[in-house]
Amino acid sequence: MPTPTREDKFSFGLWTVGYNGTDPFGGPTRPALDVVHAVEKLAELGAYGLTFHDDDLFAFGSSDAERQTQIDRLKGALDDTGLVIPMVTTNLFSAPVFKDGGFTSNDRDVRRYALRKVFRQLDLGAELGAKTFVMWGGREGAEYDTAKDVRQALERYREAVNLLGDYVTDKGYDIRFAIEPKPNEPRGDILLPTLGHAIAFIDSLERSELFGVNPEVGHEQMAGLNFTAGIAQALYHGKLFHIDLNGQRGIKYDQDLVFGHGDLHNAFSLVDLLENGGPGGVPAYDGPRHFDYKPSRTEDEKGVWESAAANMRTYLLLKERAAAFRADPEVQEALAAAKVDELSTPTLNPGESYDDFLADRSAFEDFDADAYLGGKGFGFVRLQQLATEHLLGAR
Ligand code: GLT
Ligand code: MN
Ligand code: MN
Ligand code: MN
Repeated sequence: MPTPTREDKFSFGLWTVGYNGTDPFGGPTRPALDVVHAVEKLAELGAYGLTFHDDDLFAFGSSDAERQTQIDRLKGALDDTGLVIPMVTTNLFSAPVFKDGGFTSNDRDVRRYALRKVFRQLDLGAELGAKTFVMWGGREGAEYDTAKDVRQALERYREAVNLLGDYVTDKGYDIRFAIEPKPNEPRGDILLPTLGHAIAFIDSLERSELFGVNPEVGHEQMAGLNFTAGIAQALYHGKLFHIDLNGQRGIKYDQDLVFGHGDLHNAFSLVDLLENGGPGGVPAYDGPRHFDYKPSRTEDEKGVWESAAANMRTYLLLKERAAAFRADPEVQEALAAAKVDELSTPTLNPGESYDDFLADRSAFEDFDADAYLGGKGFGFVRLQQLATEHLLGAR
């Protein structure tokens, strides 16, 4: 069985292992988890990083002294274990003040307050060496179309993040921003609901090079989308700055299951893409493998750590399975038969003009389109079955 090491770059949100089981229908089933204990356990399990919201570390409304005490306790635990803080984020969704959002609340005073809260957490992130600042706008949205001017909301979102881009640049912080899309929950409809919406928005920003996405498996799947395909597009645009790995079973509430405990085929293709999708089969992504899951409320503390370990184990098992898939000569042959590589050949010849192209009779006049009726199958199903057999450990 593979064992996680620091080199695997596995990280966890403090709010993940720290989830106490509260849901809309019931209160906590587990006591609060102390940050020092969380850091020690995660280090022991082989993780390399911890991520957190301001309010995960020091409760909303803490005094400056309480806040500093918690920061110092975290720093002590990091020194003792070698765990790092690759990413931080701000909670702009739990406190009542954010009931209509932070950056895009209709209430201007709330927007100014939200921005100050983010500036404060940015300073702390820089101090702790974080390289990524995630922005999940769970409350940025609406339930009622008449209540939110979406174009003005996007304009305020843009105003806020442009300001943050100026701030990190002027301060010389080595931090980039990653917007995390989600279609709904807690709001009926959330702004920037999918990674595609987010990438289009990012293109409109003043310092767009500082902004990318932090897609979450379950969030894209809640919208019925193919996560691996979305990640491929984010990579294509150079915008995969961070990733939230977890599991989701279909279009329903956000489940935040352990990675692989949802669509396992898609988890397999995702790990294959991340680990082997770069040119020549190298990793396509070298950032943290960040787990944003919730240990189910049925679990006690033992179950919390078992589920944390399960995320990493499943990832590493899928990485092994993907390597075996790639190394199998029959898979190589099936990939070639399916013309998977042929897609990298440009459609026009080098230097071919449209005049040359129009003069090429083999492209049209003499082309036998009828041969595709009953012939020239691609064998994609065979390829998927080979993937399935590798996934099942049968090959
Ligand atoms: C919240 C959300 C997650 C986000 C976190 C970052 S907070 O738990 O459900 O998907 O990644 O703000
Ligand atoms: Mn989620
Ligand atoms: Mn979540
Ligand atoms: Mn997430």
